[in-house]
Amino acid sequence: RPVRVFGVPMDLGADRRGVDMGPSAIRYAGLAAELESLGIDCDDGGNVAVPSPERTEPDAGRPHEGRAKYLAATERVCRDLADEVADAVADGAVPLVLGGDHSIAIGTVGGAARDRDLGVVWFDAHGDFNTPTTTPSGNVHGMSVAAILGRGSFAGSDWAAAPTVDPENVAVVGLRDLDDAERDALRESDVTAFSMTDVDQRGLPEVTREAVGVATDGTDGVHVSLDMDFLDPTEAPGVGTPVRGGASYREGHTAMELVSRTAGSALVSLEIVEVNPILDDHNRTAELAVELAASALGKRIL
Ligand code: DIR
Ligand code: MN
Ligand code: MN
Ligand code: MN
Repeated sequence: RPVRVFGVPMDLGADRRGVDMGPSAIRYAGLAAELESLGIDCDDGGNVAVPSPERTEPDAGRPHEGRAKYLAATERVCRDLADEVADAVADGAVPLVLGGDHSIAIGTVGGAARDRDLGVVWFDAHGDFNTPTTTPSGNVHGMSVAAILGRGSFAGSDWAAAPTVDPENVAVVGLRDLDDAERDALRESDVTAFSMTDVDQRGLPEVTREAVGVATDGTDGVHVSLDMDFLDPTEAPGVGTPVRGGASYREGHTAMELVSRTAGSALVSLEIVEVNPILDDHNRTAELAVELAASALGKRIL
């Protein structure tokens, strides 16, 4: 299948830190050429428009939504992105969404889950399981898994992907930084959560196979969301919120190669987020993002 790239220069979900420049950095690192070299027809759909924080009201969300900065603007961006993603899927392409902060996943998943039961594999140091009432930061990028599942005040909001994403078909891999209320909520939920302790003890291949199994079980397809902070900051220093103790360079590739091997044609969409060129060492995190996209889309060593 052809790949259609979308950039979402979004940093409203975490205040301006530099991840709005992520899509540009990943394109500059040679994404299109790398995918074409694999024989993949790669079409760039351009960027989805994101308003600038200087011209956006941080608290324009409805009062019952609690503390969630830029929620109304984030919702508008996610609706536009969801339409683009749904159109790409309907055209037979695999949307590859470049972030931007992780709040954009609400739009990607919203589009990918249109007209299908979707499973999700979420590679991240963080759970992104806060809600507007539990969030310590007010940043929507820490709420996107909760949002796609329609938890808390996201319940019944028509921009969440629920009920077409069932928590029993969601797996999160790579956890090592959770807020207290978020940890409790995640443990009580039906989401399958693998921390770095699980990765240490069982190995990433087994954990990834199980995560893909959770997402494919009884669904019509799988979305893979890769927060680059899943990787250790020694490999991916240019991310919005780096956390020590992440996946190694080879583990990153192993995870993406296994996604390609085990999800295969069930892969509906892919997204790579939180690349922050300001904190990067030259452009190596974006270059790694390109490599990992290639592995997820079928590149093999032999
Ligand atoms: C934190 C950080 N749990 C929050 N989350 C991040 O703001 O809710 N997610 N960095 O990627
Ligand atoms: Mn995240
Ligand atoms: Mn993260
Ligand atoms: Mn289901």
